[in-house]
Amino acid sequence: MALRDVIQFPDPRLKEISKPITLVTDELRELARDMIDVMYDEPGIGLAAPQVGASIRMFVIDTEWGDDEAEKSPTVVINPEISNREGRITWEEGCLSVPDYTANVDRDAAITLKGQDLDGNAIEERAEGLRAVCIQHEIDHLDGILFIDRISRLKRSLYVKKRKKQLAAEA
Ligand code: K1U
Ligand code: ZN
Repeated sequence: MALRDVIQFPDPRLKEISKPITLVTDELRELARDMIDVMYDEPGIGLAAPQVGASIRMFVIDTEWGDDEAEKSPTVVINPEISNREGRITWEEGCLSVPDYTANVDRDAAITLKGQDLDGNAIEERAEGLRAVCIQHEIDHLDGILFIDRISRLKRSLYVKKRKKQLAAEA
């Protein structure tokens, strides 16, 4: 299994606004399969297409997976939208594209997600807690927004400094 690389901050591709998907092709199905493999391999609980270099509106999510195959139930969502929002929640988030950093982010506590699956069926799901947080995080990726764009300017600049040092040490 050849895994796709996850693009890391500060790659400018993470800032792009992704395009809506108009046609489900075999290539798109293969990308979705690859994204699921990458999500479990990293490991993560979600992954958006721009994180593997595809500027299109699709993400995968599985917030409750375990090591056994039977405990895996990934959802692929195309052209996601949030149709309802309730309450507020603070969650300590991480991101596969923002290495070695977590921070508290304020989000909607419960949401209704709408979108389509790979067979063209409508998806409508009410999510709360971590799943609601993760869906909002993934849709942010499709809009070129990282969770570090939702923290204080001071915290973000401290992280950017740390990341620059890390990249300089790797060079
Ligand atoms: O989109 C991503 O970068 C994936 C990200 C999703 C996310 C995590 C936490 C809050 C909001 C969004 C991750 O999966 S980071 C890794 C992670 O949280 C995790 C990994 C393994 C087990 C449990 C959690
Ligand atoms: Zn992320």
